[in-house]
Amino acid sequence: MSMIVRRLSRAATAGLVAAAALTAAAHSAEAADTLGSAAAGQGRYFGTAVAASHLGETDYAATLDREFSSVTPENEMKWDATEPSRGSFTFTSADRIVDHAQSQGMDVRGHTLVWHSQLPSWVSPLGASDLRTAMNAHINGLMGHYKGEIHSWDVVNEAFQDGGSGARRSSPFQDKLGDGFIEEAFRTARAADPAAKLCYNDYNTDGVNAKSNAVYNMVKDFKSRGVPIDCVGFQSHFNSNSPVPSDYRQNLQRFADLGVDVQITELDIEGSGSAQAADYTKVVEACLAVSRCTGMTVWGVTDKYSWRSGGTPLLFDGDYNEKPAYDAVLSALGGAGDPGDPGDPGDGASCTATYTRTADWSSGYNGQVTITAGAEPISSWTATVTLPAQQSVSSLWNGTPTWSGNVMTVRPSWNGTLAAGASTSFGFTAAKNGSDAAPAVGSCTAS
Ligand code: 9MR
Repeated sequence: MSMIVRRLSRAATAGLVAAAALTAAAHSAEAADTLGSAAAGQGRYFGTAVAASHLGETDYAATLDREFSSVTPENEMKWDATEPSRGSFTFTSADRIVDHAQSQGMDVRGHTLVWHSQLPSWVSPLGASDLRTAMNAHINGLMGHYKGEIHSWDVVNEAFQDGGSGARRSSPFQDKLGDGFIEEAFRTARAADPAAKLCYNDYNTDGVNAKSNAVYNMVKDFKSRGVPIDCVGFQSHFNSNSPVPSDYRQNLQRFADLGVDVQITELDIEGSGSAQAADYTKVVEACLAVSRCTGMTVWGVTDKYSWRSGGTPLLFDGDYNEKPAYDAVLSALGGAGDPGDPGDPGDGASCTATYTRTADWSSGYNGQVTITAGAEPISSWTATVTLPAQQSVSSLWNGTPTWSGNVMTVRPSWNGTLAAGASTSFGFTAAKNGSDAAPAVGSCTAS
């Protein structure tokens, strides 16, 4: 009985807060685009994984609320979190996320109903018939609680093995119930919440390979036999060992051609700077090129809370600054950046460099190069200084030099970020070696 009351009140609350969020969005039409608004312009959602434990952190919540139009609970809807002992459901943490999302007018992806990992210890020892009953009861309990509130559910997660075989992964479900457990889970899920899109979700299926072929064949079989499946999730966890596949778009398209939506469900790409940005661009462009690619979710708001935090794989750094990858995604989504925000699409970042000699003695001198930002703030600069051939530099401060012959290219050490019109400088000591000529300061470029 208490579950029914909770369900009704969840649905009633959702309607009210969604209306409030729409009003708020209408008032901010003049602002720069965000990931969510730019994606909406392309008919897509742009989501993130969220942890309930971080929602109380002001910058985390502000970034989440400003940028994203969909959330996926990172761990809070998993079996160990929601049914730690048989028949006893706990939704406190998941409810916090769903309530927060609804207060912001965001969609919620449900993750995940049936998965071999993060299973509470009571599940594995069950015999086949008991396990089937427990699996269906888990689906009904979780989906029933959120009935009508979940955009898409990852019904079954990661049921196929890595590697060349295309075989099913060993798990209590596979080992005791056989291949049919996936179909059964989808049928149970459809009955539990007919409004939710039902997805199969996996990793290393992003390009055409043996594993994605196996998933493809399963989806094709489901479609031909009327097993209810609406979408396939491509996790898209990328790094140097597992780069964005060159046939990513083609793979998304072939699944879409089976008559299912495709979603990028757990996107993260280890790396930094322009290389990471370029990889993110490829992923966004691939999704936009496939009309049934309905949205993208990155696997976290900030690098500092990523499951791969050492690889800095996300769009915001640990201080919630927008990374080059953020600007690239926004740009690929067709969004306009904030003109005052360095690196944003359409940005006019610029700088100038001027030279003065600040000390002089018979065998050497100290030079100083002052970098001044143009009409917009900048987050980095690069200046070139060409020395007379005889001279050599013995030390340099407040900058990081690289050399090509007698041309010194200097980038910031700590002093890359400058407000519009603001200045910083780097200095160096040079040996004259018989030439007292001044060095030539060349171009200054900024981003
Ligand atoms: O990001 C999740 C991390 O916090 C958990 O410790 C981990 C436990 O298995 O699961 C991570 O999320 C996984 C997701 O649920 C399924 N695909 C792979 C994700 C990264 O491991």
